[in-house]
Amino acid sequence: AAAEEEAPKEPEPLDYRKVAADIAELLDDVDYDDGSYGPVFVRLAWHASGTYNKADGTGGSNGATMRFGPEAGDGANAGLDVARNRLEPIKAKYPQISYADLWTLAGVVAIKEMGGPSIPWKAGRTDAVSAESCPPQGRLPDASKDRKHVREVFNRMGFDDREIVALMGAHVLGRCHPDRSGYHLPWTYNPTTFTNAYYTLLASEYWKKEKNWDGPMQYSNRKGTGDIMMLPTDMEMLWDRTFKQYVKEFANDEQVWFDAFSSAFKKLIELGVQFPAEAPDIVLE
Ligand code: CCH
Repeated sequence: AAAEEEAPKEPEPLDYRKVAADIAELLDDVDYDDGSYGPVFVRLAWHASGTYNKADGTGGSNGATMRFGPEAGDGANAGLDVARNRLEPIKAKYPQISYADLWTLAGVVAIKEMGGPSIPWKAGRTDAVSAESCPPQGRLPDASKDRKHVREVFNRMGFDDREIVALMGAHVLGRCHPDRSGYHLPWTYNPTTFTNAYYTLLASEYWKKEKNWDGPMQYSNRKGTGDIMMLPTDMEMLWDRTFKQYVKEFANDEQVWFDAFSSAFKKLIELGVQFPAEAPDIVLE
C-alpha cells in the first residue's frame, strides 16, 4: 500500500472548457483601442498555423515557435505580441497547457464569442524548446500581391480555392493598424461580430484605390474615399472567376459560410500536428 501512495501522480487532466471560459473573459477591454482582443486572437491562431508546408511538414501551430525571435520578428507578425502578452495570465494559471494549444484555443474561443461557429478544437500540441524549430520567414501571405501568390501560399498549406475564400472571410473581424502592417481601416462596419459581411460588402460596395493615403496601396469603398477597406489580396477574391464564385456563395448564405469556415479553420490549426490517439474534439457551448 505504501508503494502505491508513493507512486508519482498523473497530473489532473486540464479542463479546457474552464480555460476557454477564462480566455473569453479576456476579450473585452475598453482600454484596448479595438474594444476587443477577439480579432487579434484570431490573427494569432492563424499566423501561428499558416507557416505550414505540407511538402516537408515544417511550420504550423505545433511548437508555438512564434515565441522565438526569428518568427516573432517576421514583419508579417508585427503586433501579435499584443495577443501573446494578453494570454500570459492564462498560461500562468494553467501551466499545463502548451502555448501552441493556448493560442489556437484562443482563436476558437474568440470566433465563438463574437457570434461565429463553435469550431471543434482538440488539445495535444507541444511547445518547441528552441528557435531552431522556427520556420523560415516569409511563409505568410503578402497583402500587396496577386492571386498567384495567394494560391501558392495556401496550396503549400494544403488548401483549395473554396477553402481560401472561406478563410479570407475572417477579415470581417478587426482592422489594419498602420503601426503593424502599414495599412489602415477595418473591412466591415461591425469588426467584432462574426458575420458574412466581408463577402456582402466585397460584392456590393464600389471599391477603388484609396486616395489621399501615403501608406501601401489599398482599396476603399465610396470610390476610394470611404471608411472600410480591402487589401489587394482581398480584391483578388472578386477579380478571379473561381474565387468570385465562392464570394457569391458565402455572401448568399451565411450558414454555408459558417460550415465552410469552421472546417477550414479547424484544418488550419491542426496542420502538421500529431495528436494523441485519444484526443477528443471539444465543442464549446
Ligand atoms: Fe488577415 N490580415 N490576411 N487573415 N487578418 C490582417 C488582419 C487580420 C492577410 C493580411 C492581413 C487571413 C488571410 C490574410 C485576420 C485573419 C485572417 C492585416 C492587418 C493584414 C495586412 C494587420 C494589422 O495591421 O493589424 C493576407 C494577405 C491574407 C491572405 O492572403 C486569414 C486566412 C485569416 C484567418 C482565418 C484577422 C482576424 C485580422 C485582424 C487583426 C486585428 O488585430 O484586428
